Amino acid sequence: MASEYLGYIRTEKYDKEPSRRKELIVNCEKPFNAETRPDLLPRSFYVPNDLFFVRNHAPVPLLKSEEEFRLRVEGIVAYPLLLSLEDLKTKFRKHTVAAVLQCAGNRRTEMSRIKPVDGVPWLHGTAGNAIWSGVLLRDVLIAAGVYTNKALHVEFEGADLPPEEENRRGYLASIPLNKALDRDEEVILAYEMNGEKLPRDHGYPLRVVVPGYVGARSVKWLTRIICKMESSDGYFMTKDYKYLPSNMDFNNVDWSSTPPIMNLSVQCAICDPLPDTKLSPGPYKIRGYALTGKGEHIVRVEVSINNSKDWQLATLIKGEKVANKEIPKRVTSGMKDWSWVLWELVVYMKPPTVLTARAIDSACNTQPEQPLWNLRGVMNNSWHKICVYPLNSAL
Ligand SMILES: Nc1nc2c(c(=O)[nH]1)N[C@H]1C(S)=C(S)[C@@H](COP(=O)(O)O)O[C@H]1N2
Ligand SMILES: [Mo]
Repeated sequence: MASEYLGYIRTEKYDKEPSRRKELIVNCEKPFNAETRPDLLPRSFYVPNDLFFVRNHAPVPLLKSEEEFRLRVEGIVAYPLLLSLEDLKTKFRKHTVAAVLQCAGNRRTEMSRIKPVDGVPWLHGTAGNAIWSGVLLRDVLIAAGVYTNKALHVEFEGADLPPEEENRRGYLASIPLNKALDRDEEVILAYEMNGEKLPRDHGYPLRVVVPGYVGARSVKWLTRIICKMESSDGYFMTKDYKYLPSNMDFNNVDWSSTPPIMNLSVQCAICDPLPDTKLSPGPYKIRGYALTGKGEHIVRVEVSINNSKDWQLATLIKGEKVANKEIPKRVTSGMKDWSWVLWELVVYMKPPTVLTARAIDSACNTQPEQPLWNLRGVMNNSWHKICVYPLNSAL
């Protein structure tokens, strides 16, 4: 059944999905969940839009027409707003930020080797760096006259209706008002991704991008912003995207025991070669990405080619040149960094062997050697280990 909602057509039948590249690794068709082939990630500092991972929880809502789009800003504000796309583009200053998005479930498959976990079996391809342009959420909240003495959270509502939300309005998430109002946090309402209109899979025509937070808070197909006293009670804030204690499974799960995941932690992945690749002995360039949260930046990536015995420093590629060319003058202090880094290291490899990579950020945050198992398999940021085998091996 299809229904209309705030200028969108919602269908339960997945008959209005956008076209997609065959190169994506599809983990689920309905809803569409696909990751970038990890070896494609380090090929460019910004992931091309049509290769960027897609994490949907429902059919992609179809906007009837750009003219009919309205964003509502309400709740504990003096002047509730109803904004068209034109309003957003002409009445507010355009802001651009380079930021990485990562699903909290990135690298879940590795965690399930310890004990089965519940969730989409992602490899390490649900992270991507992009240039996002739109307006600062801060500017919109100020225009709405948010009561900073009363409101503490900003809730976002998407036009899609995941079955988990039952009879609620749409996909819901919230962030603290402080994060939203701090210009250095650069939370934006984005209408462009890498200089193009947002693709439908990534939230056309408008999405939130919350730099430094897990992807689940960057709500797509944004229809409503609500300033509130409490954080959102949406499903993906209260019953998912939580790092549960390792003794909890479905028999004794207590969702209220654990806060919703917000900040990203240090992450690092080997993208090229892919796990279990067969190689002849010789010189190879190992490549990958590393990222972190809180606006810190990656200062070091260490790589081992002999099963974590000896470590070498990889070369970091920060992509600043590209960014400077495309990103207009900053309106922030520029002290924080929301992009990933790419890294590479040339080594002489003699398979079979185990390659390991780990990163350290500017606040000296590191990664654990082993994943800490949790029921939903989220926030796996353990040292990334992959095996490579000789060309003639039977595997
Ligand atoms: N409206 C809406 N927003 C959403 C989601 C969703 O299903 N619906 N998924 C979230 C999750 S879990 C992630 S990881 C990111 C993924 O963004 P992408 O599909 O553009 O890569 O979107 C977030 N925003
Ligand atoms: Mo996610």
